[in-house]
Amino acid sequence: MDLLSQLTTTFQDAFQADPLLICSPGRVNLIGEHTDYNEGFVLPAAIDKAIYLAVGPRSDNELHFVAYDLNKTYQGTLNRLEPTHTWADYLLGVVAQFRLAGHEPGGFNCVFGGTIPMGSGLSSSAALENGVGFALNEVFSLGLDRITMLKLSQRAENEFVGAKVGIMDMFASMMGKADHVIKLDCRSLDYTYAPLQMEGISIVLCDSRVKHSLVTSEYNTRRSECEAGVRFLQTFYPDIKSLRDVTMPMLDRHLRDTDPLIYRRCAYVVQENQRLLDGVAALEAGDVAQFGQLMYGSHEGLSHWYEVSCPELDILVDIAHQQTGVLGARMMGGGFGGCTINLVRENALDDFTDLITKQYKAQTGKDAYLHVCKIQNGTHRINP
Ligand code: GAF
Repeated sequence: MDLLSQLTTTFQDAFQADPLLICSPGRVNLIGEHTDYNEGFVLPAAIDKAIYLAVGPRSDNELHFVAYDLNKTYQGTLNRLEPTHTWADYLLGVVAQFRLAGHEPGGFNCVFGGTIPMGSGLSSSAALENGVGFALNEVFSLGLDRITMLKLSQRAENEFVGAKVGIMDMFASMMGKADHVIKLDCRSLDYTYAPLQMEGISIVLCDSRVKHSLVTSEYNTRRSECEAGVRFLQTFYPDIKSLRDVTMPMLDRHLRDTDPLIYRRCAYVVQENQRLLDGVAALEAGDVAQFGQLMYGSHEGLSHWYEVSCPELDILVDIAHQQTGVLGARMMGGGFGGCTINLVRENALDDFTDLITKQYKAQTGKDAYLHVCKIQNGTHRINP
């Protein structure tokens, strides 16, 4: 039985009703990493790895959840929405934020499972939050638009789960469009869809199978380092609001010699924003080779200046770089583990798979997991 049938059957057996079925995808980001919380640009897309939810209303105010993949359940009520420090917080957080914003979902049942490998940096948590919000909107006819829902997902993660993430993951998962990337301005939330014009080239994810415990603490540290840089620069340039407003000459003049660490962090972000703009121009011109070079530049910056990579991710990118059929590769997402994203010519896919599999194993003792991903639509209903 496939996953959707298993979720449906589990729901029917547990709650004696037919569920609404929702698909909420994970995401990739082609370039523009750690730029979202600095009010910069990102270039993500929703992918064919997703969280699936079977959801239905209850006649009381209870909440009954089944995490199918984990074989775990949660039962509670709408009157007690407090963090449990478990997976249930991704659902409870969304319910809590809906209520705080004045939208009143009733009690509901939810069975969910997915195809996004845990800890792979493909945003399973944003997908789950979006899926829950989308389902509540449908089941209780709340009339919310997608942007409102994804902002509530981010608030759930920031306030309830306690991870100070930016807007990129929720945006990509909710707003994704098949065969398109989203160019998102994280300051204004203005966005455009750009068709992926990469004939004969595949997006390949290489999962390092590493999940460092550092990710949350170091993520928050990077945020504070960027904020510290902005505060310092504001003493010279009172009008700047974020690193979005900062240029390399400003950094070179005031930060390079006074605080080399903060300089490197800020310089990475300023340069990554520029790489993204150059990358979008390259894609528009059909120059995927140039885009690929910018991806290598992004990885270099993430590894040496922003210091959010890890040996395994560096090894994956190094192996990719040796292959002629690979146009670009870099670590993706928060860092310290998870996946690299690679642009690989279709006629080189077999050699690439072979090389990564053998060399990664030889150099790390670990098995890399490869996935050729398709770009799909954002969070959506599956059944009518
Ligand atoms: C994680 C966060 F959730 C995103 O908001 C973003 O900052 C990303 O790391 C780094 O680009 O996925």
